[in-house]
Amino acid sequence: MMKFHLPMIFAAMLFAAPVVHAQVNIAEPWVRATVPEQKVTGAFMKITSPTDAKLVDVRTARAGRTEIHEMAMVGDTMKMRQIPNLPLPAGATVELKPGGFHVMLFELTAQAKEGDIVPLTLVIEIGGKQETMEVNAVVRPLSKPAH
Ligand SMILES: [Cu+2]
Repeated sequence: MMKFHLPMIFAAMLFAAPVVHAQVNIAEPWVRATVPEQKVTGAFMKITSPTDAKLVDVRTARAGRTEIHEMAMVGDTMKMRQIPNLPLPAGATVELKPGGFHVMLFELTAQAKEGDIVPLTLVIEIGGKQETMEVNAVVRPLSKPAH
């Protein structure tokens, strides 16, 4: 029976392989450290997509919900506000950073302590399809640079 089944399984795997692979690059993902009782923080990273794409959602077990935010002038003050998705133009590196685009994590399940790893699942729409990417963001204070 095995002799019959193995080639069939390999054939099935070949057909199941995704035709298009995103090859979106995520660099330096990090989450801002929190103080005890703080329930909200931000996640940041650099995203480069080879083709036009959009970041449509970010999921993590460490937060009750997330939103994608931008900073925008409202009247004469800079405020953050939710955007439905973050466009990722082909070949451009889109930087999520404090004071700019960021992912907001609400209802944190625990304090984000320096050195913790926060697994994030990024949902990226590319070529009309949604793909997910797993990244491990490291927790660090705002004052500490990545390198
Ligand atoms: Cu925000």
